[in-house]
Amino acid sequence: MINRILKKNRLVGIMVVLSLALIFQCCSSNPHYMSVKTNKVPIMDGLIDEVWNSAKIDTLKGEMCGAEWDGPKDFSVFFRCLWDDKNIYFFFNVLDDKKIKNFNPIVPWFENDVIELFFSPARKIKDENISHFGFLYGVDSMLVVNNNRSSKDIKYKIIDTNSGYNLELMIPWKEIAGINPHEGISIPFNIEASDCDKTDTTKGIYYGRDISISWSPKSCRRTWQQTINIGSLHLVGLKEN
Ligand SMILES: [Ca+2]
Ligand SMILES: [Ca+2]
Ligand SMILES: [Ca+2]
Repeated sequence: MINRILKKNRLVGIMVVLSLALIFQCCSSNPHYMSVKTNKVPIMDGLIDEVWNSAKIDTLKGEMCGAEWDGPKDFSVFFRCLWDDKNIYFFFNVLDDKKIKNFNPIVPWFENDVIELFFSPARKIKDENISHFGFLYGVDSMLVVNNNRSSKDIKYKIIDTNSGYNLELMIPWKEIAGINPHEGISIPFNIEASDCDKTDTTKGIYYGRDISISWSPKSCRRTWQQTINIGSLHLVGLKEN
């Protein structure tokens, strides 16, 4: 009898440990970003405004797809994020040794030097409610939103730096489906950036991206249709000075 009770308790103990391990594995692998509210709109010029000092700098390091990475100077992506009642704002600083000014028209837009943002009302294995935005280097006149639809209300600017480029952008909340922004909300969110370093597009050969890096682990090149593993964007209040 005592043996049976001990066995049962041991089994329960193992199950509790396994459950805790699964929960820890699930939630600890998903990154979080605390986005501070701003009472001043940054100027969309690709340069750091003073207001950006209140936003934490984070980097993309979740998962890398592709084998052609030559180190941090080849491709690294740092970002900050702020929000207010009307818009969400991002500032990206990208290290890229070869910027493709005339992006390759024979490959899909996401195979070029590009930053992609993904927002969703809820994480799903097959998600049809993703708001997907793509910002291509060297393509100031074109913006890819939700794969084909562009919006003049989304403002952004890309400028060259010595080591790569900066991208500063604002997206009105009304462009992001199913999100009601307010302090305390947590939005399923991911970023993915791709690096193309090949310039010869004259021979009709398929030159595309060398690598992509996602912010969330287990999500590289998958978030366009699957959000189950993506991270969280927390909207927090104005920072006290
Ligand atoms: Ca600025
Ligand atoms: Ca590069
Ligand atoms: Ca590049």
